[in-house]
Amino acid sequence: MSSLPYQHGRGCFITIEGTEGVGKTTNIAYIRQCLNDHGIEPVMTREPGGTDLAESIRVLLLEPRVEPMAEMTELFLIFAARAQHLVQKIKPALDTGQWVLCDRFTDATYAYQGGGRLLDKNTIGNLENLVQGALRPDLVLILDIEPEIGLQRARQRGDPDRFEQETLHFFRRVRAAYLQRVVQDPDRYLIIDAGQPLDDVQRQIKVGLQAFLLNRHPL
Ligand code: Z5A
Repeated sequence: MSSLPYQHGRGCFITIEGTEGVGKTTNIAYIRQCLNDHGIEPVMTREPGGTDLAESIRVLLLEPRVEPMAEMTELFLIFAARAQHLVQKIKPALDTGQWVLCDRFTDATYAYQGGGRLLDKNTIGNLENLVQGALRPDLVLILDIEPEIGLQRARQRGDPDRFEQETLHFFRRVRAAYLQRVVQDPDRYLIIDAGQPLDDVQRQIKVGLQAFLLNRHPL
């Protein structure tokens, strides 16, 4: 894996990503357990959200509504929530040497707003630089699945949120945008085949995490 782009007092920033119903919620607890097994207790958090104010913005983003949300409104709300989350939770934790494990981060913005909504990636990049400075995740786990399968899983859970109401074409673009992120910067990403049975998915996660940890703390 690559050297760290952001020198944050040695806490490590790990994110988990993927399209709908891919199994992030199911597997983030497993990732935490793997880290615990190595003596690491990460700060657990998510996006959009992670603080009281950012969780209020999350409600605005996810609630289905009659008035369509403009794409730029969505993008700015996401980065507004992220700015709050970074200042209140993520940076303080990293700066004191804690590890942070986050359910989605800016790769989701490139995938959903860039890939799904077809917003300009340079605009996203400019906001990323403005809000995050040099901070990027040290490791991004992308759970990858055919969107058809993920949507079937997600829709068994009840009323769809504003994003879950999107079309299959939208989620295909989201997936393609995630995979494109990996091509551009392969060292920071770990792709997991999430279409496998859960035991196999978690075996892949464990092997990938062990390689990452070994690289950070060589024997
Ligand atoms: N969003 C955005 O647009 N831009 C951004 O920058 C950010 C976010 C940060 C909320 O995210 C929305 O925000 C999201 C994108 C947007 N779109 N939506 N909706 P979220 O992460 O909170 O919501 P989500 O993507 O819908 O995640 P989820 O609903 O929590 O799904 P999941 O965590 O990936 O899946 P799961 O709940 O773990 O699993 C789904 C079901 O599949 C469940 O019944 C499991 O038991 C089952 N499952 C899991 N793994 C397996 C395997 N391996 N085999 C069989 N069944 C399985």
